Amino acid sequence: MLVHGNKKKKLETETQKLNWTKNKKALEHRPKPHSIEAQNIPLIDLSPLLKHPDSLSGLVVEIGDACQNWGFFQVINHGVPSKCRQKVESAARKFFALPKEEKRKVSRDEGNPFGYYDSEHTKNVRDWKEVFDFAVQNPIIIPASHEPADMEMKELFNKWPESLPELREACDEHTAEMEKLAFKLLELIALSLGLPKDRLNGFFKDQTSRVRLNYYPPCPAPHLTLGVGRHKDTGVLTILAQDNVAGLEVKRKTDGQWILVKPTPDAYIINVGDIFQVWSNDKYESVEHRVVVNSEKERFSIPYFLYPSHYTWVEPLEELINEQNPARFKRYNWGKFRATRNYELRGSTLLKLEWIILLELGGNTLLELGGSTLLEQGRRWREATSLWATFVALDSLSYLTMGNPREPWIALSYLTMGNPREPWITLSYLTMGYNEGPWIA
Ligand SMILES: O=C(O)CCC(=O)C(=O)O
Repeated sequence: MLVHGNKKKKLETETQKLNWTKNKKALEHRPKPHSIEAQNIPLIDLSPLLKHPDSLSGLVVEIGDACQNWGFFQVINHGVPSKCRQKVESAARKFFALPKEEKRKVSRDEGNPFGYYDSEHTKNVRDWKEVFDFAVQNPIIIPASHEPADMEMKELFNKWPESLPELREACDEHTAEMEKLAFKLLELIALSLGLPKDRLNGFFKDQTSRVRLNYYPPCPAPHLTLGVGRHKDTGVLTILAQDNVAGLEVKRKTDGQWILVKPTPDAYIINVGDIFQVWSNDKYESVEHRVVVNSEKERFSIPYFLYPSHYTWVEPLEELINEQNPARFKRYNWGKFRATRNYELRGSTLLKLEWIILLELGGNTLLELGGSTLLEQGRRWREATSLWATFVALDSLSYLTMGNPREPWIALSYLTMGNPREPWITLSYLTMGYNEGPWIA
């Protein structure tokens, strides 16, 4: 799997010719040609919400099964007018077709993560795409820093291109529809967990949700890179509008295969994020996904990320834990957690508690942080399977982001453990200084 010495140099020279080295994924993270198309994620008809609002039990079971077995599903008859969707898709196309200088007038900057960006990274590797982000609440008020004692808040404003006023209008209309749909889904998912339907609504009084417009240009070497690298979503749930060009792949829970989500006209794709995984105490796992690109067609997608109020403490819901099923996650503060995130890097922090025990080299523990139940489970697991973490020679060193001056505590994205089924284990965000960080209580 690893490419060394001259071979590596040659590969780099060839790829430089294509002028895309920055986007080059390391070998083990390049899309394999055999992602499966045959089986799609569940397709759920939401029409009972309109037609039979008093007898939703069948729908609730379907949604619960999809959350548990896939973490992903598509919805049709969701009530979002097609016109509204077409309008935002057309405005997004017009925006990304603008000259670079025009798009850069609304670029994201150090202090404000909203706006245009053309060098997004997933797990420290550049993605083959351009994005435009905005917050659902404008302005949005969030903690100024991750420091627990720092009470300062900052106000962030969306940036809209003056030369394309229709973008803002179309986004506002579509976002209002996404919000309605998100709350319908939230209620259905709450019911599927045996909770009152409005149990989760209180977490969104000052929601910090955001929306992204994704543009994936055609790529000269699609087999060597990704539109978005594998990642999980950190929020509550994501609602995605994809156009008619396939690209999204979901990691099937049963066997770890990447499943290409075939576009269904007018459908939205839903996935539960890390917060649902914590709330449900692992019943509904946040599932990895990624985006493949192609050499001929451009692709557009619009994810709406449902996030709670910044002051939310995220923890397993008390109704869902008991002696037999104790809390598997420590609680953390959502606003402080977001404030620690480097917006160029994406991934899940949840796994860190589970896998950090594996950060050992030749029997010497490099990091021994925490002492949580998960840490214990990790240790037992390692003892039982005798798998041993090792850094994989030079290639994997490129994944070490230690020493990144902006986020020196983000480290060690990828390790191998010699597990034959999944030789590459991804550790997205080991926040070394923050594993037992101040925002985890
Ligand atoms: O474009 C897609 O299909 C998915 C995008 C995605 O996963 C993201 O933006 O986080």
